[in-house]
This record gives sequence, structure tokens and C-alpha cells, in this order.
Amino acid sequence: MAKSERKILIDTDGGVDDLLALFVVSRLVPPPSLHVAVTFGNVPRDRALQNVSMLAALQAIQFGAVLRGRTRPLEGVPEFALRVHGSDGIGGASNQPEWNTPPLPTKELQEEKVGAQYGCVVAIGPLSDIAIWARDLEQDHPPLCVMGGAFDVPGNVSSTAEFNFRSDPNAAREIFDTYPNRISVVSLDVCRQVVLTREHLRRLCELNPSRATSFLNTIHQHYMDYYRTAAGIDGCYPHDTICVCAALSPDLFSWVRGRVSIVVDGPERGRSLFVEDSNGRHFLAKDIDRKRFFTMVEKAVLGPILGKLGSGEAVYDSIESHVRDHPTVIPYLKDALSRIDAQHRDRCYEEVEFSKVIGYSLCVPTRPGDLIVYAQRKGRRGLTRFVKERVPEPCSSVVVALAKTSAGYILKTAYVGHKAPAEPWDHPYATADSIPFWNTHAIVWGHEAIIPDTEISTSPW
Ligand SMILES: [Ca+2]
Repeated sequence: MAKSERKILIDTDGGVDDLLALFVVSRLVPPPSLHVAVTFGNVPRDRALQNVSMLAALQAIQFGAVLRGRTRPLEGVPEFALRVHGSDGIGGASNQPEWNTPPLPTKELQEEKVGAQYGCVVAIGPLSDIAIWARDLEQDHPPLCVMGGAFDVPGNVSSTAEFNFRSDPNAAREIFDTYPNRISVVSLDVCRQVVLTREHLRRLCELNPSRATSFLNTIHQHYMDYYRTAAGIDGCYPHDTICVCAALSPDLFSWVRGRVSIVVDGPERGRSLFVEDSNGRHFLAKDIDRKRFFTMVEKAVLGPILGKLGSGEAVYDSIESHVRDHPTVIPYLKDALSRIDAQHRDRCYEEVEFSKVIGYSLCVPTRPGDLIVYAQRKGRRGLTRFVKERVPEPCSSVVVALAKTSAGYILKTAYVGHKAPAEPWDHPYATADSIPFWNTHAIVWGHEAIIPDTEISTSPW
């Protein structure tokens, strides 16, 4: 298998910083290449699975597979971190109905025994899953990147032990003693060099407002309250995000080569020790380039630049992109953006004329006798007026809707067609023109995804 085709496997225990890490990696790696295994740790395994499901249910967050991991350490019973992450692992957000979702269908991690399909395995929870998984891999053992350990700094569950290693020290020992490939270790030593403040997180989320960024901001509030009390910082150490960035861009860090060993008994249970060794298979992250780390996180939030406006600002796609629903506009988008002068407006809604037919408008004027229905489109909060037994009409213009952020503009939507007022249910954007327009125009039925069972024949406005 070519190196570039290999997948990444992330083994997570579904806490707050895990979900931020999964969001970041899901924005930097194509979704089919991202497999997520869920284990116990911060919370029980099934709760962790719910939390990953909540993230995955948000529009635009996708994983190639979600795999079910272990519910307990190799020996003994699990000890969770509910005080840090909240009783649900996400600071109580699961009590808010807007986020709650059923668990994802999963298969067992232990059924995925082809190691060679993975270019890298990233463990951001206890190492129980990976220890068992590695025992009888059918093929190559991929390089590992592990969040865990405290070497020259105090631990976070005892004076000497870090949570992930302490949660299953036997698994950690087995991995470090027997795993036959490179292990990169992102410990508390390097994580504590990076503080993600509450204000910085808020600004990051506002770069690309969406349900996903709003969810991430919400779940961090309790977690950051804990850190304010426990560590005196109004923010957190984004351990797991640092670890996934180490896996994707190891050059953000300086590394020391050597051997890690784990204490499994006694008062120092879970403690990690390091000895430098130029032949060692373990690479300990020493220092991080904080500036480049935050640039990488910001890039994940913003996504790639779609184009530049005539007035110079960069344009990024919305996390909840509507452009993917209108692929016919994509060949004309860059050109259309370059012809828009934003004039520093907070929102721009522009129709760009191409002076030749470039596609078909799905929104058409309706006539008496047309067959009209109302149904809810995917990603919309209200019903849209549709016309059946009509066809899209030739069109020479592109419509672009933009919202300003501190990094430039976010593309809210773009399509081949004409400007139209917001639909009548779309507060606060609906205007006095909305109802008259949508009583005389409709979207041609059969071209847009509809939420099942939402179709009605009488006007909802
Ligand atoms: Ca974790």
C-alpha cells in the first residue's frame, strides 16, 4: 500500500480535549482516511462512544470508521476523570437536547488487524486497546504517537503519574517494552508549554462559526473552570490536540531519542521514566513551536482558501458548507469571488454576471396550476417551497453569500442562480420581500436532498 494511501487510527477516550483533537484531525485529513477507536478513560467506554457520536453527528465532521475498544484496563477496574471532564466527559453538554444523538454503529477494534493499512496510530487515551491490538497484528506495526507520561514535571493524577499511563500502567509497560516500531511520546512536559486560553478558543471558534465550533466551545467551559482552580490558568492544556498535531507534523517539535519505562506497582504506579539512548525506539517530544501549533489549529478551523475577493480578503468555506450541495458552481467560484468588492461589510450577498449560460437555476418563477409542495432541505431549519414537473432554467449568474470573520470571509453559500430573499422561516434574515417572493417562486423538485417525511402540500406561511 502506498504511504500516501494509508489511514490514521486514533484511539480516544472521548473527553473534552479528545473531541477538539478529533475535530482538528478531521479537518486536516480526508475523512475516509481517519479511523477512530473508542476506549474507556476519561469516562466509561460507552459514554466516550456517545461523545464521539455527538461530534460525528455535527455537519461536516466525518470519520471513515468508528471502532469499539475496551471497557477496562488489562488488570483491575477503570478509574475515570469525571471531576475534570464532567460526569458525561463533556462538561454536561449531553444534557442539552440540541447536541444529543444516538451512538454510532461500530465494529470492534480487534477485528481491524491489518496494521499495514495505517500510516500511524495515535493513542490519546489509556493504552489498553493498542496493547491488545498490537499483540497479534497480521502485518506491520505502524508507528505510534502516544499522549501520556510526566517525566520532568509532576503528574496530573498523582505527584508522579499522568492520567493515561496511570489508567492502565500494564498496557503502557507492554507497549514500551515490546512494541516493535517507533513510538513518539507527547507527555505533560511538552503539553504544559501550551495554554489554550478561554478567550483564544472563543476567537478560534468564531473564525468559522458552526454547530461544531459552538459545541467545542461549550464543552470546554467546565473543563477550563477545572483548570482555573487546579492549575491557575483560564484555559487548558490541549493535550490531545498537541498529540495529533505531533503525529501529523512532527517537525513542530524537538525530539529526544531513548527508552521509556513504566512503574506498574506501588505508590508511583503509572510513573514514566526516560533514559536517553541513540538506539532507542522511543522519541520524547521536548519542545514545541507554539506559534506553528496554533497556526495549524487555525488552519484546521478555517480549512483551505477557496479564493480571494476583488477587495483582497481571503475566502474560506463554511464548516457547514452549502457549496458541496451545489457542485455546479465550483468551476466559476474563484472567478466570481475575484469580482466582489466586500467594502468591509459584515455580510455580502452578491450576484455575479458571467454574460453566457453557465448552468441552470433551480429556483424558478411558478405559474398558476403548477404542482407545489413544501419540504425541509438538509441543513435547513424550515420548509422550502418546491415545484414538481418543472425543469431548471438556463442561467448566466452566480450568487455568493459571505460572512466576515477576523481571518477574512467565510463562504456561507454559492450557487448558479439569481439572488433571492431569505425563506420566510429564516429569522433574522427574512425580509418583507420573503413571503411575496416565495409565493411566486420555488425550487425545482428532485435536485436537492430532502429530510424524509417532511413533505406537505399546504403553505406553512
Ligand atoms: Ca484523552
